[in-house]
Amino acid sequence: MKRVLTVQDISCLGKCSLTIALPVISALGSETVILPTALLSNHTAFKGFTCKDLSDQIGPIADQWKEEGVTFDAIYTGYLGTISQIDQIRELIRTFRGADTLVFVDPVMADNGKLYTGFDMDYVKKNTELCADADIIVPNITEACLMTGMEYKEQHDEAYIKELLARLTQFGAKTTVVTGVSLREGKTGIMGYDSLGDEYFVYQNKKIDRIFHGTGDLFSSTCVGELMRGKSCKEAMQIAADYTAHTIEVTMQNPDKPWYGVDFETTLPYLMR
Ligand code: PXL
Repeated sequence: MKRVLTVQDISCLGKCSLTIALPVISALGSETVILPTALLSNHTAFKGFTCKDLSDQIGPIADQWKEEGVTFDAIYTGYLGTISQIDQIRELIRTFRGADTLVFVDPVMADNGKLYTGFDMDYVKKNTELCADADIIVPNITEACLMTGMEYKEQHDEAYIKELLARLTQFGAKTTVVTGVSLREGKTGIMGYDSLGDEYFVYQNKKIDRIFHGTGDLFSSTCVGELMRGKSCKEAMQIAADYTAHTIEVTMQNPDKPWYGVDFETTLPYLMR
């Protein structure tokens, strides 16, 4: 069985980060090892939240795993929390990366043209450094713009996304994927660039005009799970985009849907099939 280490916060309430990654990657058949970077009462889109930084746990936990001789087939990072933590996580990647370990970085810090509460441009700079360690990075357009200094455009064309991809590729990841890319009216999806094969790929499906929290985490977790099942990057992204779109659609049909997340619990059986 493949073993995935995922490094992100735990938001106790809110269906995001580890509370999505753990069930989704496990359901896709990989052992999922978690390293919580912070403990929040709920995600930061709520009016208030508590947050306990867990940075001081990263070193001792990593030391203990070293003693055990544990190895990982993938290391997947998402929302982290503090700038100093990012150096610790880069060190963790250096320690546990084997020749075949996939490093998947989702530089979670912003969406819809705005940084999430608590983050600033210093955090953006540090998150950009983390991207250099990755095999695959999956920023959304807002994150990609913040990292590259390009203007955020809700309406965009292929040339704009290609320019974003070109700039992001310079940070050092082998494959760069921008999410939330809408190349035609009523469509949304991803566009990526594989620097090893010098190949672009695009996948678009139906756009639902409503913002849901946690959908980026659902997309990334599904990608990682599918990559561990042996899917190619393109296939994994396609499955993840379809699954995320399907989950949004199903959530929209639920009259009692929570405002803060999607009903992935309803759609997990579909993903497993
Ligand atoms: O889904 C991204 C995410 C993860 N973790 C926390 C967040 C957010 C987005 O707002 O606040 C704590």
